[in-house]
Parts: sequence; structure tokens; C-alpha cells
Amino acid sequence: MKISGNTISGYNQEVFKEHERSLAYLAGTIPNTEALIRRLVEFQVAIPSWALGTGGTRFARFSGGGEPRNLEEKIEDIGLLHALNRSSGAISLHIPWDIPGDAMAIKALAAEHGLRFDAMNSNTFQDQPGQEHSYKFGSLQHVDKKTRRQAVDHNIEVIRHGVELGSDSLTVWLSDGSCFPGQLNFREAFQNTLEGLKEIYAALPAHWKLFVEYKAFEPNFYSTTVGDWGQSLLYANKLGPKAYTLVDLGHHLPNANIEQIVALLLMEGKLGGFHFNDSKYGDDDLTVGSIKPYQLFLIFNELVDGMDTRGMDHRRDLGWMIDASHNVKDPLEDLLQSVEAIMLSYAQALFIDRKSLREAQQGNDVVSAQEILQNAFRTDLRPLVAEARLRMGGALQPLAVYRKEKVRKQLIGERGLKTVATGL
Ligand code: AFD
Ligand code: MN
Ligand code: MN
Repeated sequence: MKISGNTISGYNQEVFKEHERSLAYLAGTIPNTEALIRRLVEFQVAIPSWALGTGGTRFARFSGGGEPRNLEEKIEDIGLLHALNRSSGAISLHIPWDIPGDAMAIKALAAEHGLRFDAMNSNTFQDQPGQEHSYKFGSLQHVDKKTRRQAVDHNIEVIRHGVELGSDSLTVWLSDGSCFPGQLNFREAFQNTLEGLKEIYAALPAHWKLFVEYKAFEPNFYSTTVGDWGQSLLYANKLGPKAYTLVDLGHHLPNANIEQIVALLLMEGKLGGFHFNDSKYGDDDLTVGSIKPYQLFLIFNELVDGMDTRGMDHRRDLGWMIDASHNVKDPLEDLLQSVEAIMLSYAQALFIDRKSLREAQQGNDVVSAQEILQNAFRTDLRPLVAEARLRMGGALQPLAVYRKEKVRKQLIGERGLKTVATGL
């Protein structure tokens, strides 16, 4: 299904007066609202193809119905999101879950919805039917050369699919590691992995980037071979200028200072991309900003400050992606909330009075530094995010339109109640 521009503007009319009032109030109280709105208009967040179905746990999976049955329907779903918020104009694919039958046709369909192809993701954490060598004991780290070869070849095939679709980056997340002390020789696992990554790196087209994603634990529970940003950065530095570290918010040990990690990776020119989600305990895959919105804001503070210091383009120089799929919400509603949380944190970070913050830091004025940050965090900038959407033809209230249009009910009507999207 599609939601037309007319339908959206009809709903916008109903709430326009109220929006105008709150926007005018903001414009009268804070400086530079126009500049802020313009930045928001330009900012796009990619949606992962695997977030469109209900996420499962190792205990159960409760499908909400109407899940996309193939890549075409996944694109259609992201098209719906993008029509509503105009800020999710990219899709990130996972191979082999999303192998395009006809790449040209898929590319055309995506373009019809205003979508481009963001980072490609490889999968060497599951065995596929007919696969010769098992990844039970790892992929690039594996003790058997043939298994490592197979994992390298798979990644090269993913690059090939990406080239056909016009993507320009590959994200490698490895579940490699060990579950028990003694199981693995850490140094050999690292060396094997590095060797494999080097081969993958060598297969990258000139303008491509390789993102090395780290994760502290799970599915391995004793060690992970790309376990933290230090290890990821080691690989990225050894690989070369096209290799970067990718930060997934859910992949740290509890209480990690993610904003500091981001600041230092940016300083080194080695932050490549982001996977947004939220968590209470680990890789919980909860809606962005649902548990720790202040942390998200502090991360965006470092992102904006670090990118501006290096003269980077906010839109293009980092890969922005959501990586979450939980099991109790309608996935599309969850994604609308996530994109909104990202846009809001970005707006708040842009709004920080950096000159005063710098003065407070230089004067060791700890109290003022906190006041400056919290003033930005506590100023309600939602009307600016809504205004940016309105200017692009999106909905002032995306979630409300989604519900009023009964999108899920329509999708169930089209696709059925018992559909299951590929993913985890
Ligand atoms: C993992 C990682 C990684 C991977 C995804 C697969 O976050 O990004 O691609 O889940 O669903 O936890
Ligand atoms: Mn991730
Ligand atoms: Mn994850």
C-alpha cells in the first residue's frame, strides 16, 4: 500500500493551527530556528530490512501480521515510513536474507519510493541451507581454512550485490568468539580474522567503505573476536583508509561511556557509521531513545561537535542507521518512534550553545557546562522536527496518521496474518 501526499496533507490541515502556534513560540524564544530546520530537512536515517518484521527472542516470536514477505514488500514498508516522515530515505540490506532477484527492478522500485541503498550487511552468523562449512565455531576466525574461505567469499558476494544496487559500504558484524575459557587461541582468532578482513577489504570498489562492527558478547558468552571499539579500531587501522569502526549502541558493556568512544573515534577519523537502538541490559534492540534519551543526546552532542571540528558533512560522511527489532510493538510504529528520537536528539545537539560551553570548559565551570547541555536537552524542539517534515511533504504527526489510516490492518489484508519476514 501507499499513503498519498493528499491524504497526508489532509491530516496536516487538522493540526496545522496548533503546530503553527508552537513553532511561532519557539521561533520567538530561540535563535536560528531556520538554520536548524534546514539541517533537519537534509538529515536521513537508513532503515534495516530486518527491522520490518517482529523481532524474536530465543524463547518465542510473536508475529504482528502483515509482515513483508520479500524484498519488494520490505521496500514498500520503508516507502510508507519515508512518506510519513521524509527522513528515512534509505534501506540497509542483509544478505542472504535480501538477495535481489532482479537488481535493476529492485533499484527502480526503491527509487520510486525515494529510497537509496545504504550499507550492505553480510551474514556469517547463521548456516544457510546447503552451506558446505558450518559457522558453529566462527567464520573469519575459524580454525579451518576452508570455512574462513567460504566466509570471505560470502562477503565478496555481498559487495557484488551492493555494487549492483548502488550501495557504497559493507558492514561486517561477526558473531565469532568463544563460549568457554580455553576454547580459542585469542591471538590466532584475531590473526585469522584480520587476514579474512584484508581479503574482503581488497575486494572493495574504490569509493566503498568497510565498517567493522563490534559487540561485547552474545551469541558467544566468554569472548568475542571483535568485542569492543579497541579491537575494531585495531582491525580498521591495520586494514587501511577505507576501513572504519561502526558503533552499535546496544553492543557495549553496561554503563560504557559511548559518547566518549564516539568523540575519540571521530578525532581519529575512524568512526564510520552508527547503529541506533536503545537498551537497558545489553543488545536489547529497544526503540531508540526509549530508555536513555539523555545518553542519545550526549552522543549527538559529540557527533555534531566532532564532525564540525573535522569539517565533515553531517548527511553523508557517516553511515546513519537504525538497528533494532523488538518483539512487542508494531515494527513500523517502532521505527517511526526511533526516527523521531534521532531527529530530535540531532536538533538538540545542533541547538547547544557551543561557544558558551567552550568558555565553561576552559574556565572549569562545571555547573555552567551542565546547565548549557541540559538547557538544550530540555528545550522542546519537537515543533522544529515536525516543521522539517511538513516542508518535505511528510506528516506533522506520522504516528497518528499511521494509526488513522489503519496501515497495519491494510497490510494484513494484503499480505495475510501469518506472514514472517526474513531476519532474526
Ligand atoms: C546484530 C548486529 C548486527 C547484525 C544484526 C543482525 O547488531 O548489526 O547485522 O544483529 O540482525 O546484533
Ligand atoms: Mn548492529
Ligand atoms: Mn545488535
